[in-house]
Amino acid sequence: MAASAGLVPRAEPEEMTTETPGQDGGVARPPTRVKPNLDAFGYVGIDAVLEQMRRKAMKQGFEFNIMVVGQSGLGKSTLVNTLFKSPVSRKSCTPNHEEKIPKTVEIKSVSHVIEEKGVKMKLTVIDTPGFGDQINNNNCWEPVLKYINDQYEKYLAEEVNITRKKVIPDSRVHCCIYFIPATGHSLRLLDIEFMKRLGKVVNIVPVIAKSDTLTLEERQAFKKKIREQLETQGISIYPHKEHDEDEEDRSVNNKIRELMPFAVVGSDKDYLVNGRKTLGRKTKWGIIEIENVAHCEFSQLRELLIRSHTQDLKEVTSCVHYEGYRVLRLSEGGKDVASVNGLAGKEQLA
Ligand SMILES: Nc1nc2c(ncn2[C@@H]2O[C@H](COP(=O)(O)OP(=O)(O)OP(=O)(O)O)[C@@H](O)[C@H]2O)c(=O)[nH]1
Ligand SMILES: [Mg+2]
Repeated sequence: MAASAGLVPRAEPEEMTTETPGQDGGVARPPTRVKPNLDAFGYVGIDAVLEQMRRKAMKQGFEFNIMVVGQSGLGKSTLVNTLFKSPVSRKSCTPNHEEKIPKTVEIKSVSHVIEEKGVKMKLTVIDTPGFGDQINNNNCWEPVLKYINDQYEKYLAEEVNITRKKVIPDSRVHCCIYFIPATGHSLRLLDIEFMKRLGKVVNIVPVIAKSDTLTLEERQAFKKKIREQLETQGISIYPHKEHDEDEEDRSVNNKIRELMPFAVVGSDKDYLVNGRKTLGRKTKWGIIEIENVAHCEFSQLRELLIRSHTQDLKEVTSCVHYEGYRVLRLSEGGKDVASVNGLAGKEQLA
């Protein structure tokens, strides 16, 4: 345990002095108070606990798991690469290679340890196969929900173990990025049903995929329409209004909620723009710069995930979603909760 020696000035108890009766038989005077050191009393030093927590957290490191979900071909695997290639991972960009990202056929996770100013973060992105290829898309959310619930089950099994580990490995999905196709119209029934179920078990951050296919006006109108639909359909997306802790939280999160869903563009290729290597998509009309806020909202998405809301996403996962699973699982005894949590109501979807 890290000791905080020297950090906490200790408050000395008030000293009392008594004068012993003199040899001359004089009368003992009442004890006089020594003036206490007010500085020491005013400052106990409990703020040092922050330093202790910081040091502990730095030693332990952070685990953060993001999942990408959405219809096939919307650029999920590309965005995973974008995230790892952008400065978040400090992974050196390899020269442009022409090989194409293959279609994802199974749930696969990619991890990368990022270290910055002595803080280590193990960032894992879980890539999922796209759905919606089938004529019948009934219950296409099942494999995704099963994966999420399986991670809760794993964590719970470790937690209730008699000889449990000091730090339980955390493979729980802290954030699920849901890809909405840039149709410019409205959410499809499939997206609504999928997000309704996901929202009950995980933090969802919706994004408009391939938003380079929309004009700026179309983008704004589409975003507004989606926000309205999410509200009327009662779909709970992150950051949740009911979990804003104070006025400051509310004002920060309101700004994020007004921006949602982020209109993103993905790419794993670099181009030279004004002499600077930049992640971008080259089109006949110019280069779309992925990290330029005037071009798309990838940077805002990355900021939310990796910079401003990482700890909150982890806390909501643990205190709300995992807690919900844990209560259900422990109150249901031996029942197979992992395959039912969030799966109530099977709809007919074409
Ligand atoms: N215009 C445009 N094309 C994109 C974007 N992101 C990816 N693509 C292209 O879309 C195609 C499919 O991308 P993937 O990343 O494989 O899509 P996916 O969602 O992983 O697909 P599945 O693995 O089948 O689920 C590729 O040709 C990408 O180059 C984007 O932001 N804009
Ligand atoms: Mg893929």
